[in-house]
Parts: sequence; C-alpha cells; structure tokens
Amino acid sequence: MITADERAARRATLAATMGRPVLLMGHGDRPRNLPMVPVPFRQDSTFLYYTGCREPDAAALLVDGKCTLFLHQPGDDDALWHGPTPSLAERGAALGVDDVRPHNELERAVADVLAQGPLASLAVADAARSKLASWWTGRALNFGVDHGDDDLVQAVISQRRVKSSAEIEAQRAAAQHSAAAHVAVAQAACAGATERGLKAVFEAVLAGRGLTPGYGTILSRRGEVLHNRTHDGVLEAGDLLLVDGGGEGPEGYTADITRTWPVGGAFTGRQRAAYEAVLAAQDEAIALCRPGVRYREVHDAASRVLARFLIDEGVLTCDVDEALSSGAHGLFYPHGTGHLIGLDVHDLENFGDLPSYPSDQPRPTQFGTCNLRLDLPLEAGWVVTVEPGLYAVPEILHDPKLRDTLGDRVSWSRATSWIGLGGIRIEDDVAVTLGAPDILSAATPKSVAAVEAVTGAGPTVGERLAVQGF
Ligand SMILES: [Mn+2]
Repeated sequence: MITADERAARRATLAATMGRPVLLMGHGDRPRNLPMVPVPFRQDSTFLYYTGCREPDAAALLVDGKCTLFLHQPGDDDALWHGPTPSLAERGAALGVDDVRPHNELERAVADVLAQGPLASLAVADAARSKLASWWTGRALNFGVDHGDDDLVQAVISQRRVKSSAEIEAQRAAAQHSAAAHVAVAQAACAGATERGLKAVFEAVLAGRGLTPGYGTILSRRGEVLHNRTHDGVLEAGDLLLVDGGGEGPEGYTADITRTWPVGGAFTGRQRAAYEAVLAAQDEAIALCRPGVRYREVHDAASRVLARFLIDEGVLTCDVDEALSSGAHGLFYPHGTGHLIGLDVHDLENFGDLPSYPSDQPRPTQFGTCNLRLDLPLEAGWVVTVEPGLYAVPEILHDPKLRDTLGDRVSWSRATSWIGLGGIRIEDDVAVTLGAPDILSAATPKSVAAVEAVTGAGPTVGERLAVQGF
C-alpha cells in the first residue's frame, strides 16, 4: 500500500531537488457532450503520485517543503445530487497534506507565491487546467509539447521511474488480477465466441476485483493490427486470439499483459513454431533485464531470436547480423520490445522520449526499430514490459518501398505465404532488481502446454457473465 508517509517523502525529495515552489494541477471533469455527463475521470498521474488525491479540479502548491491542497467545496445542492462530501479538513487529513484550502483561493495563492519569485509547473492532459496554470504563471504549458519547467520535468521523471517496493507490489497485484481476467477470456475463447463478449468477460473480471482497464483492451482475431480498436469479430476454429489488456488497481498502477490463444485449443504446426519462437525471444529478452543493460540490447536479443526463426523458415535469406543491420526482421516484428510501466501504461510518455532515451540520442530511423520506446541502461526499481511478437501484415509484406530496400535478403514468396497467420505477441511486466528479473505477471499461462490446456476449457462468455454476480 502506498502510504501518506511515502507520498510526503516524495514531496520532500521534490522540494529538495527543486529549491523553489511548485504548482501541480490535477485534472478536471471533462464533458463528454453535456457538462453533467463527463468522460470517466482519471487523475493526472504525477498529481496522483505526489498527493494521492483523486478529486477533479484539485491543485497543489508545494512551498518551503509544505503542501497545500486546493479542493472544491461542495455546492449547496451537491448532497442532493452526489451525496454528502467530507469537509476540506477531513479530506486533507485523509491524504496527509499540510493544509487544505478552497479551490477559489488558488489563483490568489499563486499570485502571492509569484510575488516572491519563480514558480515551476507542469502541463497536464486536461487542456483547460494547463491553460489556467499557464495563464497564472505566465509560461507555456501545452500537453505533449511544452511540458513545463525542464528541471521539474527531470525531477518527476527521476522519481517516478524508480518504483518503491510498495509500488512494485501494487503493480504485482494489478498483474495478478489481470491474469485472472486473461484466463477467463482464454477459457471462454471458442469458435463462435464474439470479441465484444470476450472483452466484456475481461473487463467484468477486472471490475469484480475492483480494477478498471488501464488502457483500451486490445482483443482481436486480427492480432496483426497492432493497436486494433475494433471488437466486431467472431472467433473461428484455427484463429489466434490476441489479447493485450491490463487492469489498473485502486492506487492507479496498471498491468500491461499480452497473450495469444489458439481458438480450438491447439496450435497448428506453423502457429506453434511461431509461438515458440516468440516465447524464446521473450525468455532471452527478460533474462537481460538487469541493472546496467541498455534496453536496446534487450530489444536486439529478442530480434535475433526472431530473425533466426525467419531464416530457419526460409523467409529471410541473409544471416542474423545482416537481418538486424538491414532491419529485415522488422517485416514480421515491426515494433519495439517494451516500455516503462507504472501509473501509466506507457509510463511517463506524456513527456515524450525524455524519460526513455538519452537526451543526445534520437530514436533510430530503421523501419520497425524506430518504434522502440525505450533505450537507456536499466536501473534497479524500473518496471518495464517485454513484449516481442510476430505478425503477418499484408500491407508490410507487399510494401514496394520495403521490397526495394530489403531486396534479396527476403524470399518474398515465402514471406507472403505467412499472410493469414494474424499476430502473436507475448507480453509480461518485469521489475528490474539487483538480482534476477522479477516477472510481475508470471501468473498468466504462457507455455504452449499451459496455453493449449486453458483455451476454450470453459466457462463460456454467457456462463462467465452470468456467474459474476456483482
Ligand atoms: Mn505494452
């Protein structure tokens, strides 16, 4: 459990690093179509990290090591519509902050601080809240573009990137609950099952355990569409069902797990060979997740195993080194091996590549490898995903530019014979420790035998949803 004391210690570290006041803005309620119909609220992750506060329209001023929280006071008829709200003092005491003030005093408080000297701040995804902070502080704050004061951004990255033992346990709990959701989907995955029904099963199991999806659940028999957002398919025997989903626990930490299930309960020979290659690639990559190892080495290790497989299958005609230097393996493995994970599924990626690449090193430009989201030496306490995959994407295999670039390093007839495979991805969440890598999502079945045993073993979608009972 993340305690108020741990959050107070985080704020003390930030105060010591910054040496000047900081304004943190939380998200507001954002209307879906009408003011009283908001999109589901999720607090800004950095705000959550330092305050634990999940209320809309909250803000925090950190001055001289003290944290004052600014919160909305309920209106006269608020109890009628939303039930009773604890007092400001009660809400502040529960969060362990130094003081709580009504939100309408924030602008004046910011002005008072600015009269004494500079005030650092950060952009948040809620544009209206960034605009307020920008207006008051006189600096550009545009989410994803102008992140805020550079030293504040770096301080937040340095702190949030290294997870405490309590954070790692929160991520492990999220992964364990998510494993149950993956197993429920696998059991219900049989010919005739619908993707939307299986997605309902996934999210029902999470809900029953007090979790919400940490990101849009990817669940598709068309796993070669990497971030497939549709759920219109109906499973057929022989399909590979790719499920990339994870639950976010009550403290905001999410899991990100992918499994690939053979509909009908058994892989075909070709599916099995490809699955085992992806699994071997993941095993090698995970073993390298140790302090000091650059994540690019983790990615290259996975890529080498997959290149070797493609050579053995006669798809690539070059050797492994040539495959990696030319990017030929990227035809079937066109994304990076992983990313940071924590309060956000791509943790800290709201700051672009600042948390994940050296400042003097741009991303690689090679097809496929350009999608690598992380390339820094790993440190103990970082949590990363390891998620190699193999995909037969017709648009890639028929791309004239890639055919021209890669030329005779590829047997194009052998390559296109794989069209119809769909996609295979195996993803786990791994905590880097001083010892062996700690696989937080290890409860999710993964070996060929375990995966075949669970797929389609029941209960079905209808049985599963009927017995959720909440
Ligand atoms: Mn991922």
